[in-house]
Amino acid sequence: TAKSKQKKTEISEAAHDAEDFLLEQLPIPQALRNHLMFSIGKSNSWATPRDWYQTTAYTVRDHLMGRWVKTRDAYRDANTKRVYYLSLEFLIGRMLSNAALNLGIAPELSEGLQEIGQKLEGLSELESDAALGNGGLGRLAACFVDSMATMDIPATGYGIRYDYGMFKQTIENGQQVENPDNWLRYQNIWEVQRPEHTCEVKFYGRVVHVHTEHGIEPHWVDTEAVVAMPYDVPIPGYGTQTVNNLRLWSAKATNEFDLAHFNEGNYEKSVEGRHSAETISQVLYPNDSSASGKELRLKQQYFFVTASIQDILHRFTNYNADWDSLPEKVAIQLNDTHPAIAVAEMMYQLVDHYHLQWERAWKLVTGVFAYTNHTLMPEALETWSVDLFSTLLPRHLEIIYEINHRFLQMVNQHFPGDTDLLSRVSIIDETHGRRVRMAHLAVVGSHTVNGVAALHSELLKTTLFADFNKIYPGKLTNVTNGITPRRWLNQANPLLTELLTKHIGSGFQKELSLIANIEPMAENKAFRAAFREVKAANKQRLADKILQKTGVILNASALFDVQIKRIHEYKRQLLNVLHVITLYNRIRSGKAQGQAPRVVIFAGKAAPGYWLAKQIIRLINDVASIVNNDPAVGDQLKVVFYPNYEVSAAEILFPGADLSEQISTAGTEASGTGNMKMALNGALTIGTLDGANVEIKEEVGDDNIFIFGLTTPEVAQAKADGYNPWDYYHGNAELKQVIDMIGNGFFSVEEPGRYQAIVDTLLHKGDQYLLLADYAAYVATQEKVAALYLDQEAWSRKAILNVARMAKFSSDRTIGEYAKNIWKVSAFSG
Ligand code: B1N
Repeated sequence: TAKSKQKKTEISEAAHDAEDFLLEQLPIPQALRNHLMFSIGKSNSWATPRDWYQTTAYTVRDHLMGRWVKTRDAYRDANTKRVYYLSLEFLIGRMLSNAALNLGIAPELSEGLQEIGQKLEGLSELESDAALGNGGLGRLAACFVDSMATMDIPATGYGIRYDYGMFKQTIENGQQVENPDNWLRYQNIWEVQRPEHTCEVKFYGRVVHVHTEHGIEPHWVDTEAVVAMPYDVPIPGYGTQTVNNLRLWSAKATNEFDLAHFNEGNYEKSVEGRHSAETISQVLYPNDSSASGKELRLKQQYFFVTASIQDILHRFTNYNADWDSLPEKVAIQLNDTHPAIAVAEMMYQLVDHYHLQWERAWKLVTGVFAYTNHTLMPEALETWSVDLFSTLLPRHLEIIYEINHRFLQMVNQHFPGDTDLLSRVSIIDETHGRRVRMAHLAVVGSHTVNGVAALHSELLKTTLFADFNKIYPGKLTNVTNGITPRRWLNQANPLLTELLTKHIGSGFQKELSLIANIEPMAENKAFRAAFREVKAANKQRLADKILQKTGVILNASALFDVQIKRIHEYKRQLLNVLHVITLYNRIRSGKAQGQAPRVVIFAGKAAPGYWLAKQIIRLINDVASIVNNDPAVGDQLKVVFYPNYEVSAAEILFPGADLSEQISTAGTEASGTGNMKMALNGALTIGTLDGANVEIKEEVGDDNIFIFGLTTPEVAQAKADGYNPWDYYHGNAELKQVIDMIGNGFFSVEEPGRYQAIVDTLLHKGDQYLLLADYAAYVATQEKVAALYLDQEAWSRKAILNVARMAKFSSDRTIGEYAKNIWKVSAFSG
């Protein structure tokens, strides 16, 4: 069309080469001096370390800009198919070192800084983590954008620019305290505001039916409006010129002031509305694996979804004339149900705004969307009351009713008379008041639905989505999660990276399958010694950090036993604590002779409203203070709670681990990704057959992993048979002693009843996660771990094999599968 041709010419006229720009050609020391002067406005003598961090960030940013602009223009010129990854969370962490690494300028940058008397490591630590996520789901989105850029996939991430990210955790008197994460206090060098791409977002109001040239049309009127302001963040690929875009929306009031109030001299009143509009993007909900159910959360979801869908459809209509080509140009991935309202929103835009026929629009919608499920936990499944929906998004509720009506008609045709089936799969749940089931909307509106590990995807087919699997055979599939080796190997573990590179070259960073080449070195004695030296250095680095954060002095030659993840009953940090207390009792009674000294390290945040999870943190700290100060224990056992687990802390913790604790009740952890980060950094896993542990076992081999506990069918069977934790309590003297100590206040002398609730969940409330059933097997397996650790040669052999066999768990492999099987996009070669 004329419009798109004209656009294209404008683009080629504007086309330019990054080489045309001088900034990135400057020698780094000169670029740094320039930025200190022209961007910071300081001379050397006044510059603070933060000024130097910012100066360095500006310098690295110069190297991103040209590639970023070129990437965007090239995608536009080629009118290529794009992937849009919609996620309420992107847990990016720090950008400086990652950008320098991916751009390939890290060595020059270090040298350049050294030349002017600065050090990259020290400066990097002055950057706030971008903590725009809770845990695994948000970090997965961050690994995915890294992989998509690295693999030259034309992709954009869409999310929210929260003013406050994940809270900062401090430990006071053993207890978690939440502090605000004011990460934007200092200027964020990595974002560019794009006011020309603002979108309007509407809420509330009502639907009226109006006669127009198109017939009778629903109009959404009397709405309240908010503006969505985009901030773009560059996402550089590794070993490529591609720099993709992450677009994060921030809420702004439509009018700076309410002029009526302003003119009356009521200044405070005049800015009130602005405040309420801008709360939408103020703070990340700190719940992992549970739905908040709050109106503000639904507002956040709709806010970023409508802005993103408007943006996507604008881009499409600018360069394409035929709506029917939408699925050839656009693939949208829904990261869990958090953005599932997008299905209704795209129908709203296509039908109400662009006047497409319903059937035609629906075909496009289901050709575009795919949905990833990340959990089976019932408390995480989002539903919204119909009342709330009809107040906040009345037109969208109508659209959902229409989608549901047509869907149920189709089901009824295929399974006539099965009214139970209809009520089970309906998008509207009529059994707990009337509620909108977001997972059902996502499944019905998507062409493909995936779980995040083989076991999890199987369970989706047989449990949560069994009915849908019958209705839509073939729609459900698996894509096992992965992690980016750039951040989780190269950046987090430069020493191991160097050792590997010396023997097999550096190709594994872009093509992790090459890491298999290190496997023969497991049999090389000198290599094993070098590998142990790397681990020892990483453990010392971690021990230094722990001393600085907690005051606990560690012996770095002890076995570092590490469980780091959100605190949740199903992840069973408590089972780990039961083992710690068992060890403590054995040491005190002289039954632990000849065992390797052990340091048990925990880290993780509890959702602020999850009282029992907070009690578990407190118990860990109470146990730590007894164990660590008992002279009878000495160096044999230490317990550490590492405060404020975040991406930058993880980069130190993973490389320092010997033993990886992945001990969730079988069938509860969808995948896990920390399990992959640990093994890639040379830790051995002790774990259940849950989530991706199953596939890690397949890759590393049964001899190189410690598996214990009930399997998923055994858990189901135990529950069906009326599982009774008391049987285990009375049947195991050590277990009984441990639970009694917790219950009697051995670790909380000042308040003996402090942990009654924990004992209650284990004994009086049915032990939902079967800790007692798995306790004996866990303790016995830990004994095998301890014995193997005494044989350092055998231990390092297995650890090396773990590293060598991690190829499958690169997020590049994961993204390759999404691209080929779900998005139908290929690498851009423009
Ligand atoms: O997603 C990760 C998986 O590796 C983990 O096993 C899984 O627990 C995690 C509601 C969630 N599932 N669901 C959430 C997060 C925030 C929220 O508000 C649920 N997180 C996971 C990546 O697949």
